[in-house]
Amino acid sequence: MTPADPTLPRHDWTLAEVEALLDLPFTELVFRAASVHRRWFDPSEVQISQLLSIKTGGCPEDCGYCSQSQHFDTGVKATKLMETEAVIAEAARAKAGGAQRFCMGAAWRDLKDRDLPKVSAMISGVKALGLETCVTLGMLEPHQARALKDAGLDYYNHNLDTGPDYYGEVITTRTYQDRLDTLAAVRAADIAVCCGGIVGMGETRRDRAGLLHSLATLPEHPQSVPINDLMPTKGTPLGQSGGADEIEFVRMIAVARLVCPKSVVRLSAGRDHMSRELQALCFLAGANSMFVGDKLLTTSNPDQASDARLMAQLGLRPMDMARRAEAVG
Ligand code: SAM
Ligand code: DTB
Ligand code: SF4
Repeated sequence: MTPADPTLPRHDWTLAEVEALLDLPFTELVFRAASVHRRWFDPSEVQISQLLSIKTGGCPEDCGYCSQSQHFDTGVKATKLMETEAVIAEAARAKAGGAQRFCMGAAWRDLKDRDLPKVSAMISGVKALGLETCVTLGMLEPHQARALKDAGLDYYNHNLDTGPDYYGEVITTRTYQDRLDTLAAVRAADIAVCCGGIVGMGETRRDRAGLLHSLATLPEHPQSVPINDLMPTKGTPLGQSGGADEIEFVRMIAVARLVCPKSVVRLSAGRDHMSRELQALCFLAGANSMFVGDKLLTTSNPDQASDARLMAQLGLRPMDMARRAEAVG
């Protein structure tokens, strides 16, 4: 029997297999990930997204990393949902700065039907600018996912955040299964899924394997997999955490590439405190997306000039979205 092609997507990963990948000698791991990366993507292309917090703070959830939870005193002021015109103006600025996708985030536990018309208008307006659209609004019901799709939504971001065994140490106000249910509603509405997690929350390598295993065994791999390095925020339970070990972070990117070979893997939060060399290692290990703009939702991100320099130094180009759309059908 010929051995199976290791570059093809699989959904039958075992936890032990994912752990074994994370345990590989670093040079072997990065080589394998870079090889798989080339099978499905041009490794000099990076998909560029930009975030906007359309409703900040005052969130009833207790996610232990988050500056926007009302459970913690972080100094982040709660705001109302932004006006549609202001959001579209920000999206136009993002497009002019080179963003290909505009991601709107709200500090909600779940989307309320009363907010659907306004959020839908934002999505349609951003889409009309020629940008890909993404929102992250907390838990969704199937009818809401369908309405967002009708408004022109391309991606919904909803993270599993960590492995199932560590999850309860970080969040108590909603379950892992709640999150899986929202992901199912998004898939059923034929919206692309953006789902990943955070490294550096005090979890073990086995917990990180648990997250990657959960992602890799979903009925469809998320089209986009954001890997965030914790942005420690004063006042949150994880405010004193040192964040992720740098080499461990690269391992996480590399294994995400290996177990979800056709997904775009985003080097997400945390670039502001990463060296250029660490970011270069992440791109070498299979990351092919990042957030631009000097702010994520509430925390900082590298400015446009330093990102332009980074891309030029590494010879990276914005992803050719038209060619990509053709390739994925
Ligand atoms: N409220 C919605 C929700 O949680 O589903 C959407 C916004 S929430 C801020 C989106 C994701 O951002 C979280 O799931 C988490 O993975 C990431 N995130 C939030 N705060 C972070 C931090 N301090 N460091 C790294 N990632 C963070
Ligand atoms: C994701 O995985 N990372 C983004 C996006 N999805 C919504 C958010 C990062 C937030 C970092 C903390 C902040 O700026 O508040
Ligand atoms: Fe709320 Fe999202 Fe922050 Fe959790 S991560 S507290 S759900 S804004």
